[in-house]
Amino acid sequence: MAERLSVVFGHLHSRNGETIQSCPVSGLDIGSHFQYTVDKPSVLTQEQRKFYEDNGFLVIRGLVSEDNLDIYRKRFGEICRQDVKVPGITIMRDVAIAKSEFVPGEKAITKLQDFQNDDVLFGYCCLPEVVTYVESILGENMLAMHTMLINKPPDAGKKTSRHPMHQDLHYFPFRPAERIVCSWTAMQRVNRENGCLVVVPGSHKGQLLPHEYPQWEGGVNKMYHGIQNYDPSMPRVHLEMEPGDTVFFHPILIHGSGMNRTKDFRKSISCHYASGDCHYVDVSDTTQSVIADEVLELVKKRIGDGVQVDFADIWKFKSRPVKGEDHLNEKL
Ligand SMILES: O=C(O)CCC(=O)C(=O)O
Repeated sequence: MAERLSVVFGHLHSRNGETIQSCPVSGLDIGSHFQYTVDKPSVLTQEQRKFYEDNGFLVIRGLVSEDNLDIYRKRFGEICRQDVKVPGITIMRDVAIAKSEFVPGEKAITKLQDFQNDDVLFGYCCLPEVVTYVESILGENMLAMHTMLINKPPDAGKKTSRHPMHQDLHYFPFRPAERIVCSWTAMQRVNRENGCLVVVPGSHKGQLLPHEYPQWEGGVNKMYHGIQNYDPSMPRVHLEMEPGDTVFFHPILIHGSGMNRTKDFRKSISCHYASGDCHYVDVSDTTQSVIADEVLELVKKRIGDGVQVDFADIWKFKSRPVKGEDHLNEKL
């Protein structure tokens, strides 16, 4: 099985029913009043630390340089044109574009996912200026679990460029939630016009909620699950950002992004990190089993039905250590 998964994920580094419940989200015995960040010398000011604790996100302006953003833009073009082939990468097309006439090159691509085996894009996950913030939230052992370069297309008139309000923990079979964080960097100006991120401040203190595909007339992109019976009256904040600005956010924070009403693609690059001290959980019989089944079905199409593989195995093979020790995968 390991070999087959290696093929799928190009692992090149050592390294429905009723009574469905949410998988427990926390496993921490919290001694200090700070729950979502670690007690150690940190780049965070007291004010920033308190902001993240209270709101579940923190925007750091100008964190990633224009030179680095240029490197990632260029690499995105090379991968889309297939000048470079990256083992394990998933190249996704917007549902509206996929159904329309042939669109060549990067204009057809809405997202690159799992770029952990491309040292150029993976450079983002290892940027010291990013890692130092991640470390203040997770501690010094960290793994990159999920990587994405999102190329939100101009909306084709079907509103499919929206990303429904969701919680990232829905996708993850590891805990505790407090030791997971996403770093999301704007690769250009992002605003309400081109579909910036929208967050519900403080929602990280809630529970993991059941998700499903929203009933959108124009269709929904694959894996874009949204919160069931989402209440749109919850106060939310639009995160307008300049190139290089980076938001760090908690995996229970409710967030999504709007429609891209401009003629240009809206690019961002992101990495979800987990502490090397996290552990895997069994999500069967929880609200997460829907996404686990969907992902497993996709993987089995690629590696064959006869192979015994569970959801956690997939994450193990996608992950790549960034710093410190990996006790997460050694326990599997
Ligand atoms: O970048 C976006 O438009 C939203 C990304 C997002 O929320 C996600 O992939 O979980």
